[in-house]
Amino acid sequence: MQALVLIEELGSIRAAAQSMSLTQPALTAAIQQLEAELKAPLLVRSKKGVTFTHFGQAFLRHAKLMVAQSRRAQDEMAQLRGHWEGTIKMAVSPAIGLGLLPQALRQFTLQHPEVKVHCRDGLYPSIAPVIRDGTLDFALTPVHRVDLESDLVAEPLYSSQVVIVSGVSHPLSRAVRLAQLQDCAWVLSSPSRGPGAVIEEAFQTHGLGMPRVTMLCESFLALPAVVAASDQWMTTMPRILFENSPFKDQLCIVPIEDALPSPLICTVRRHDLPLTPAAMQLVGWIQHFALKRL
Ligand code: TSU
Repeated sequence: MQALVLIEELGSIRAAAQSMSLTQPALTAAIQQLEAELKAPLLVRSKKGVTFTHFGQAFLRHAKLMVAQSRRAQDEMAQLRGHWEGTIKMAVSPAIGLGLLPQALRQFTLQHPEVKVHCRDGLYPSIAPVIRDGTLDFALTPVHRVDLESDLVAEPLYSSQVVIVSGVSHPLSRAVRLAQLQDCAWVLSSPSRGPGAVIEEAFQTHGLGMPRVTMLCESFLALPAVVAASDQWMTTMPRILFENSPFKDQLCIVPIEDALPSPLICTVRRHDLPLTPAAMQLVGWIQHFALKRL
């Protein structure tokens, strides 16, 4: 099962075998044995590489969950015995990554230097599939409670402050009303239902119809650079991202007086996958620093 998960992740049987310190023939034989037991072909090998059959894709969903569960079970047993080791896998929104995470990780790693932390960028709902399949222990991301799928749970941490940002030479960089921005071209930093779409919600609340979205930029590294280089685009971003942007000199906060939604950042996890003791402690540190900000 682990091999199948690695084959999907790395895109080849050879790479998966290498990463498991097996020979390719040994791994191929193991997969053939699994296919015989399941009476179904899982993989199609061709010159272009390897792909999963529809049996393979269905089996992979179970395999991912089982591999992730088995990792958590081993980690939890070790941690309950007082051996603080294992891995925590999580995704964070930019506001968390620049805000609470550094302090929380500092405390956590002082306490548990042997626990490996694997952290990646991610926002709900794009991140939901990897929470659902067990790849991640949890994500720290804004989520609309009404949007949360029933297999996931969200515990609120704090509300993120969002600002409207343009390049300094944008003709409407000094606008004070949302209505003045009606004809602007917008860059969204996440699809609708994500926090990057707060401008859609704000326009609707103020009876302005939908904003004219000309670009979706899901890279928070690229977003400030792209907007700074243009006198055409407006975007929304967490204030902390603006404050820490290397492009701050070429950007400005548009001083809109109408209220903007404040996305609620939550800890999101599968409702039936409890956190390991180590993951609980890390979340505890995040909650600790979230409370200190209030
Ligand atoms: S954050 O989740 O608070 O980092 C966030 C991301 C993107 C936008 C607002 C807030 C637009």
